Amino acid sequence: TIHVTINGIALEVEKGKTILDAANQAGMIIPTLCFHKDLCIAGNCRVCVVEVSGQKRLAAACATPCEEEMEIQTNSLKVRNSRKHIIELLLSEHNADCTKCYKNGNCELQELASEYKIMTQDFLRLAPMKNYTIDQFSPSIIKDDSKCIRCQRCVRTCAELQGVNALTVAYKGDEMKIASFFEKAMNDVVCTNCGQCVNHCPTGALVERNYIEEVWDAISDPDKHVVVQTAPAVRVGLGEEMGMEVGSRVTGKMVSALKRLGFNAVLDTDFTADLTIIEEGTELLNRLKKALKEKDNSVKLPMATSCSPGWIKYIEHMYPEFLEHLSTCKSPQQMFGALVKTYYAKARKIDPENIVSVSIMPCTAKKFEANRPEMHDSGYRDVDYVLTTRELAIMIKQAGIDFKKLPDEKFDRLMGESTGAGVIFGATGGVMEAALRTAYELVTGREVPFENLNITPVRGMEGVRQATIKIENPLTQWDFLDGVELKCAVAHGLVNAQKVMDEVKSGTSQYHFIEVMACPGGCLGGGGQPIPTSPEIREKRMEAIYAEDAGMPLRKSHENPEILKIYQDFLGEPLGLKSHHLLHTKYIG
Ligand code: HC0
Repeated sequence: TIHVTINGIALEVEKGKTILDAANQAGMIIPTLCFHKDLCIAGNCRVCVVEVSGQKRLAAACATPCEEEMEIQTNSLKVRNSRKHIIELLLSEHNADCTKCYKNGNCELQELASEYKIMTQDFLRLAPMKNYTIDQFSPSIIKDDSKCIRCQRCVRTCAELQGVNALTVAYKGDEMKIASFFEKAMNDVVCTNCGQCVNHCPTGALVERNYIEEVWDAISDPDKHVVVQTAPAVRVGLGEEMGMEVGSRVTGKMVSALKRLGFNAVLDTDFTADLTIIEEGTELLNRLKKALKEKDNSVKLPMATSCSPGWIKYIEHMYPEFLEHLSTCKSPQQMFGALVKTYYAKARKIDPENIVSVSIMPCTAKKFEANRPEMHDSGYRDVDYVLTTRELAIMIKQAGIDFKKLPDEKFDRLMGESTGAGVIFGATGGVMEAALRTAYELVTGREVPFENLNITPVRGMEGVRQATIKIENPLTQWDFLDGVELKCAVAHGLVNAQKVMDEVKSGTSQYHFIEVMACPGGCLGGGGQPIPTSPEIREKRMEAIYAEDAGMPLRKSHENPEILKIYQDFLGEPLGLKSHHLLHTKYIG
């Protein structure tokens, strides 16, 4: 440890810690903008400047390591004035039309301007506001350069967390800006629509494309039957937007709120998550049968999960030759959409033409996915509008609903019932765990012992995790699997997907099955979840997901009575004709 004083208070800090770390430890708040816990240090905004005795220049607290005997002032007059000037400078070239900004009320720059009471303009705008580009071509993300403060959090996010590098720094000095390849629209470059840049942007420069008005219009139209589905991870994130503690589980309140907003049916994506397990599990077993029993060399293994649309876009761009490794299953969101306008419409005797299908997702890429040309198998657009967790929170606030006081209500029926296996889809490793719970019983005919329901090797936040499951004494139908060690890998964050895919590409991979989720932590850390995000926040949401699973009466997808019913009444059998048409697809890049 080393010894420093902060504002006269003596402190012992671990070697290697920055002044910002030390100040946090001492309970002193230093404002930051370019700094983010998920990212490497940039030290470019200078808002975190502090005075270090003996040094003439102010130091950036986020980028300066503590040294023995350092004396630091975090709130001297000089520091406060400098910070104020820095904020004024940032504002002098920022489109500060805050009341018209989507991030109004949730903008780090606005918060600092408010804290420092920037009421005069010492730095005149010397040149008129430049002609900035607002890129609105993507169905998922809007990039508005007039709001950009060039902190480069988005650039670091795209490079470090996702390894995609769709955004970069272009030009120099006054001309410097955040741009895509040749300044093309985000929709025309390698952007996966994951929205992690949106989650990490401190201002309104990167936001989701919102469909709030469209959904209000549909709800107000008496001729429309508006059905909403909610993704697994929304229920452990929404509470944060409503002023509750991080990690609050708000499933029942969320259902209540959706009913009060006026949706005609409040249903659950977790239902089709369970359905995915049946379809995808059957597909995996079929591939294994072809490869191991029939020795068919053309079978693509490992099979990869296909529910994360950011991951699909990534593989289309970066590993197009491996597209056939993807499971042919659509994501639960899209399975749901296709079923709402067929199975549900028929059972409820509603003309699918009059159904508006809305989904609430922790994800911005889901907006892109719903917009894909492949997603019209019901004969209509399967999912009409996708809202993020944040957009739902806005609607709840607009409707004047006091969320914390809501009673818990239950999902409506037909496609509203789910198991714990469906819930854990929202955490990295969850799809794998859910699949293994069902595959084990399918193959062995024996029940997974209760104490083994939590498959811990696939849980956690390690970037890539592996598990091997030895199959013993399977049913005769699966006897080719006897003694086989099923090798699985789980990756989250596209930078980790790259590691697994490079193994597959080099031929060194032994895996049979891989799960990839584009976002850090899986969907619970999705680009549509409440801002801010950090490793600690994602950890708490993850605990909430597993607690939700543990509290469910049914925890294996194949035990869901509504799943049994849909095969009986409508689908016939897994991978059958109807499934093939409605629930599966092929991505061709
Ligand atoms: Fe997910 Fe999904 S688990 S991708 O993260 O598979 O977004 O939450 O809805 O579709 O179910 C997101 C979350 C989903 C889908 C499910 C999957």
